[in-house]
Amino acid sequence: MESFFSISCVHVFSVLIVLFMKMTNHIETFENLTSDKFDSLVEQDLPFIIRQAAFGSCLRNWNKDYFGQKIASKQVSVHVSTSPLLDFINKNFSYCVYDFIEFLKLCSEENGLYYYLRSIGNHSSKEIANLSEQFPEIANDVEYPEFINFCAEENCPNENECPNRHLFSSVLRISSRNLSIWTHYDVMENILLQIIGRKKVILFPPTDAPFLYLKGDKSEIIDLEAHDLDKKYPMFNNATRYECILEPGDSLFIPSMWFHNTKALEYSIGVNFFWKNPQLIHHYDRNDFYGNKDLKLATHAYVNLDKALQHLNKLPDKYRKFYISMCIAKLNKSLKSIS
Ligand SMILES: *[C@@H]1O[C@H](CO)[C@@H](O)[C@H](O)[C@H]1NC(C)=O
Ligand SMILES: *[C@@H]1O[C@H](CO)[C@@H](O)[C@H](O)[C@H]1NC(C)=O
Ligand SMILES: *[C@@H]1O[C@H](CO)[C@@H](O)[C@H](O)[C@H]1NC(C)=O
Ligand SMILES: *[C@@H]1O[C@H](CO)[C@@H](O)[C@H](O)[C@H]1NC(C)=O
Ligand SMILES: *[C@@H]1O[C@H](CO)[C@@H](O)[C@H](O)[C@H]1NC(C)=O
Ligand SMILES: *[C@@H]1O[C@H](CO)[C@@H](O)[C@H](O)[C@H]1NC(C)=O
Ligand SMILES: CC(=O)N[C@H]1CO[C@H](CO)[C@@H](O)[C@@H]1O
Ligand SMILES: O=C(O)CCC(=O)C(=O)O
Repeated sequence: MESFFSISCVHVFSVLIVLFMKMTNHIETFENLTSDKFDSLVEQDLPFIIRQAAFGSCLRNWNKDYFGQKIASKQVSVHVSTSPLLDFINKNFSYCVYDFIEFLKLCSEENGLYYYLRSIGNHSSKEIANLSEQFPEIANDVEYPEFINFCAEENCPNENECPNRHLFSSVLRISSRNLSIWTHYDVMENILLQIIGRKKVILFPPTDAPFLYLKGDKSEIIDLEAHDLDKKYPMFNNATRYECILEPGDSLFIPSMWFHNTKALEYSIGVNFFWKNPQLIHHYDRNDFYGNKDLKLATHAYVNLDKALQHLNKLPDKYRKFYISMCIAKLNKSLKSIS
């Protein structure tokens, strides 16, 4: 009787799990990568975790005291919110300027506000984040493991022929406990290195775009853990969630165009670095300072699509409907030819 009871309990429990818990796809973890293995993983276009790679002394040295000793007085512009769920679309945060050391104190204590630093240029947000430029005192603490194959030339004159990867930016990211960053995609690949604290990352493949209620590169769905999401966002149920928790020393490969959302489970310090895809060198927008501006050709396509709609919207509904569906059929055909 007892064993029958426990078996049926297990059975009911697993049915409940299937019914009520969204299935989460596993993200694989690797250690001791070679460059061939790394290349083949990048080629697969799936996120993966790299454990304990040689990212330099930042993994041992970085903490508040060390920063206090190393970093001279420096002003940083920081996101500040009363909500831990930063929402870029509705701007529920403001940007405040602090001295870096003062910011670290505020960010690491619990004082009812949530802080987030995403490093930018010294003089303007229209500069590409580069640790050597903006945090020269600690930049050498971050090294790039050999398997990534970054070009040793600082400004390689021959980026599209050179077989190595080329760094685009290196970004310092510091967040209060529980702070989460809106779900978005970037057009460049990047590795997110977690240095202090644990961070949860949720990702969705590019094919989930129709289910994520996008405004540009960002999702309108802010709280991915809310229980009544399907009321407001019924299509979200169709999205395929990938999820992991990064421990200090873990790094995550985030493929380009994959949607991602991060939540600092503890006060977190990390660095992420974007690199350029050699096949796309000519396609990146010159005014991309964050690695997230759509490729120039895609921007042209959107502009032309808006023009097409402006034309068709001048027609009476019957004709508008007909021609819009003809346009969709044309796009469909082109999509199906891609495999
Ligand atoms: C990685 O290399 C280290 C040092 O050689 C070794 O101790 C460890 O077992 C290796 N890990 C894996 C997963 O092979
Ligand atoms: C940026 O500012 C930091 C101090 O805040 C300074 O050490 C660094 O040299 C500056 N970098 C540039 C390129 O001006
Ligand atoms: C970052 O700044 C350093 C120092 O100015 C420079 O040598 C390097 O080329 C820059 N990196 C990138 C990716 O632009
Ligand atoms: C962070 O979230 C945990 C779990 O929900 C909660 O117990 C804790 O009070 C939160 N802390 C802050 C500062 O939001
Ligand atoms: C969403 O998922 C439901 C249930 O699995 C399915 O019936 C529906 O066709 C899906 N919708 C789309 C647009 O994929
Ligand atoms: C486009 O393709 C989808 C699925 O492949 C189909 O459901 C839809 O009806 C097509 N639309 C048009 C206008 O051809
Ligand atoms: C905590 C907070 O500032 N929440 C705000 C987020 O943004 C929306 C839209 O502007 C506001 O309604 C919230 O109050
Ligand atoms: O962890 C964060 O603070 C955000 C990381 C991110 O958006 C990225 O790596 O592209």
